[in-house]
Amino acid sequence: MYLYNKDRIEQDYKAAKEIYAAYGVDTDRVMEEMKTIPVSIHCWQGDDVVGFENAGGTSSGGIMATGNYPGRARNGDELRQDMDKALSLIPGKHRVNIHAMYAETGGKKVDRDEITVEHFQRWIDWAREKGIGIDFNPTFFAHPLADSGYTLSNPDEKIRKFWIEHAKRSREIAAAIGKALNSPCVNNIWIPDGSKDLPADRITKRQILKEALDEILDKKYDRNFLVDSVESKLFGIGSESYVVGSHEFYMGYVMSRDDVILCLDAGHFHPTETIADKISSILAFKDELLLHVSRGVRWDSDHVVIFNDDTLAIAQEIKRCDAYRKVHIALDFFDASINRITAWVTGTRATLKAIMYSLLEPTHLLVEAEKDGNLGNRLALMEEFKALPFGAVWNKYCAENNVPVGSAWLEEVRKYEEEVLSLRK
Ligand code: RNT
Ligand code: ZN
Repeated sequence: MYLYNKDRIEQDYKAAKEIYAAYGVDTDRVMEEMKTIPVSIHCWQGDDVVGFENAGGTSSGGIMATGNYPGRARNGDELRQDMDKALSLIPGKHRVNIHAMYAETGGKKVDRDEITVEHFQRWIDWAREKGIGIDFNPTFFAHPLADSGYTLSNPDEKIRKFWIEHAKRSREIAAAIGKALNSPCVNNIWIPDGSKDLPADRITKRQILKEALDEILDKKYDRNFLVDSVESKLFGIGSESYVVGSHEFYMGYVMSRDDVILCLDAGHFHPTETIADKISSILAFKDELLLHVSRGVRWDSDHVVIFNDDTLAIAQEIKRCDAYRKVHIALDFFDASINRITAWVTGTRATLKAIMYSLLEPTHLLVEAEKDGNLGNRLALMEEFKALPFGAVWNKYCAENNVPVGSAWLEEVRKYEEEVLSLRK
């Protein structure tokens, strides 16, 4: 059942354009603006955050992809092939977010403190061919030296030095990627460090982490190639009682230096807390911000992002702060229980829908009502705007970008599963 032919899409768009115009919103302009907002699509949805190294760590840092849907990508070629498929179903030009654990070493054992940019050359070549940017993350989990639960905050100097070296190399690699692709590469530091049960000493490890970060971030790189960020967390599996890199810790850290930005992950706060309201607070002090758009269900479960109130609130905040140039939007979810291409495309399209929805909002009318002190109108308008024909503009945008309109992309995924994924045994 495919409802959207070219005429239908055009007719619907024409009607929508008129309605939005009456509210002072130019839908053509919104579609142009959409093209300038990249989303950094994470590679780790494609392989359940496993990576290519088989490093032998027993813990995966308190994060968990559950499910065993067949067809997981097992190497760089498969992962890129799957991402190619996903990207072909997502409108616009985006970025790809990789992790150090996705190094390609040609079968040689190269430990995390030995990686160099050449181990990411295939990613770079692939991205260059597509004309897209890459973002990077050092990997502080799924490794024997992370099994104690402490990496950069580890009081054991030998272990800590190993991770500091890994982080330094990751910055070096990220800067080289940024240079090679001529687009700033965001290098995001997230560490799993924390404790299952109540620690007696919370401060020592935080002091150690602060020093380790200072050492890692000491070397200066060209901002046009590398942007450094740090990601906080509330708790993880096995770090329920204490996380060294908490929100307050990193908030303090980024405020103490102007060359590092904060990463807010939507799943890293108390369940009733949303990250949307934090955006304007941080932008009052910092020029840039990184978001990990995710969806926690009861805990930091990293479910596939959907077009829900939380995702929308994030996009609306960025729009209302006029901050799409300042906020780096990255995705962070991993679901192994459904087709992984479906997961990628659903989550990315949902994020883009939220962005477009926010751009189509007649925000100026809300602000006007607020300035006039007519708070009844402000609320009523917010409610009325929810019924504006946003879907028609979204469909037109997909058609213009040569990706399937409506649910037609599911047929593409079905074919891909039949022809490619089901053969991976
Ligand atoms: C973990 C963090 C982190 C990871 C990725 C794989 O809780 O959210 O961002 O999900 O780096
Ligand atoms: Zn994250």
